[in-house]
Amino acid sequence: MTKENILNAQFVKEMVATTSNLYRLGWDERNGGNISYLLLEEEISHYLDVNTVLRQIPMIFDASELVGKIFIVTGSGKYFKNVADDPEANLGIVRVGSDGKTLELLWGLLNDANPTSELPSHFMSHIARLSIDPENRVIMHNHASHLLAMTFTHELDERLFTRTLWQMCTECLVVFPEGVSIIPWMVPGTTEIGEATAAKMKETRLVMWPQHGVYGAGNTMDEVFGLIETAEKAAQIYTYVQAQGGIRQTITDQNLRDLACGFGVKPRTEYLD
Ligand code: 2HA
Ligand code: ZN
Repeated sequence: MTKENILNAQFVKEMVATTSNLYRLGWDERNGGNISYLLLEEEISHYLDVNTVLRQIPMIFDASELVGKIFIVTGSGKYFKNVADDPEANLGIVRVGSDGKTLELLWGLLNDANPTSELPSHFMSHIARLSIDPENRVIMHNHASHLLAMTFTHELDERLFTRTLWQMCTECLVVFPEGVSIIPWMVPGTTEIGEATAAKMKETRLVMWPQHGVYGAGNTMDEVFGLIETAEKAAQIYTYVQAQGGIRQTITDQNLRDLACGFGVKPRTEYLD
């Protein structure tokens, strides 16, 4: 059976559109940022013979819980700026092999390229999110500018950081009622930062990497993009507010409770006064 052109696949178009948007927003300079997107076999089989493995790629950690799962990922060292011009060189479709420590390349990553260097954080975060939400499909990391700046100027306390973001735009509490987590500064690309990120991902879909960037998780590309975009907008407003001389009045805790009630969301209770 002849296969359709994979460049027309919805999931490739979403990867191209998202990496391009993130580049234009200035959150993914050079090779900054990475995305992994869990695909369903029925989505892929129109475009690829899933029995043809192009090459095996070893991993530095055990992803046994994801054996057989297929992801489209951004490539290590690849620039988001360039994805639209050459998706096949900058993206890859990989399946976790039966040993949990090898990836089977099904498409892309031309010229011996590798999947994102942040694969441990991505795969461990997928495992963590899937354990509490079987519909989770996307993990996204980027260097959202105002959020990143806030990790220099704001207390790195999850409750206080979350409260500040909730107070900067009325929508925030509705979009991330569970709040935002923060890990310590750590070396990127390691299993250790993957474990720390994944542990936080069991509680929140947003995890800050201080002086580096943000991780987001969700069921669709739009949802994750929108989640990070909303937090980043709040951080941008915080920046303007500080530059304009600081907070004179804000959204009160009673306002936040009324908002939660009106939109039927449950904010983390200990984060409200
Ligand atoms: O690989 O953003 O955290 C690019 C990065 C690493
Ligand atoms: Zn990064």
